[in-house]
Amino acid sequence: MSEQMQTPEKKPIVLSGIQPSGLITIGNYLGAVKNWSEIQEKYNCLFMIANLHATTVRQDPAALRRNTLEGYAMLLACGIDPERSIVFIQSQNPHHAELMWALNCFTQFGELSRMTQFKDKSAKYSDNINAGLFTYPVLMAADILLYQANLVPVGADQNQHVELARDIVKRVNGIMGNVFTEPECLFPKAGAKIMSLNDPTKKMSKSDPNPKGYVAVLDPRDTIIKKFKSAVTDSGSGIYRADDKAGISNLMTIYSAFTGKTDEQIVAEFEGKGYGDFKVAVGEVVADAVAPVQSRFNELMADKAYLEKCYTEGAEKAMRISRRTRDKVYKKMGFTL
Ligand code: AQP
Repeated sequence: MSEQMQTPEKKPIVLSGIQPSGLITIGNYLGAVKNWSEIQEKYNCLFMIANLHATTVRQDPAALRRNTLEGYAMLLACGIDPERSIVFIQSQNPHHAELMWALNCFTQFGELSRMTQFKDKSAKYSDNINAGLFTYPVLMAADILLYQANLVPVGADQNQHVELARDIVKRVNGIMGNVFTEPECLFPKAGAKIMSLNDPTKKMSKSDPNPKGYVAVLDPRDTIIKKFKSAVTDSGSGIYRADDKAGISNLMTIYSAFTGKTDEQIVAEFEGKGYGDFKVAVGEVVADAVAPVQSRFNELMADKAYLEKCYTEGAEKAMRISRRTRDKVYKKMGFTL
């Protein structure tokens, strides 16, 4: 077990993950990864590349393998420190799938059919509504409960899944005694939900087939500025937040998250200026912010041996913790170990 996990004055445990279903977007960065790197001091953190989750949507195996390694390197490039936090690849720890089986038997069909992400994804991938898409939240509950996580830093879109994990905890603890800790969401202060640039009513997603909808952290500077210039906005004018200005409101959220400026400061800064000026300013701020992440990412990808050492050690540390929960649950269920 890591030094941190053994400390007597126990810090709350944090678990979160990101799917290697594409290249990390500024939505993932602002809604998740940037926040993860900032909370490492305060909590005992575990961060994983959720490659099991990614396969609920059909993946090309070679692309999945590449995205897994790049996603892992990206976590480190964004400031997650493998010495301070446990950073691992989900498929390298079999306890996730093993606990999931047990939790499947404590989760109701009706609960899973109410999950918004299942409804959205089964509409989007109507030719492949597989059981994994349906039981995805049970795997997510296993991810969290294996480590007895107190807090789960996620974007607002994942709230419903954490709520389900809490319901599962209450149910299982009611039957087996205090087996699991009840987790809570930890939402980022800003950037909880970044919307698509070509449809600001939809969440920005890394697997969006239209690359104009998202900005990847690895996009070159020119591409980033070009994508912001072509961001969909209404036909009005004036830089301020309003219900009928979803595009501008989204750009304000992004600008504010990268600069720390408040809405009032942004309104004052762009008073009398047009949408075009604002879009370029947002693009430049984003390109400046991701440039150092891109350099660090390139350095890490040039040192595959270091990455392998980090993720191998990460999986070993993760398993040392998760084995206790898996064994406890399996024994209580009457499984022969
Ligand atoms: N647009 C977003 N705004 C804020 N936060 C976001 N997150 C994702 N999109 C946004 C947060 O990123 C973390 C990792 O997400 P994930 O990879 O597990 O899955 P996701 O939420 O389904 O992300 P994507 O980019 O939309 O992936 P695909 O395209 O594969 O479905 C989560 O904490 C999430 O809240």
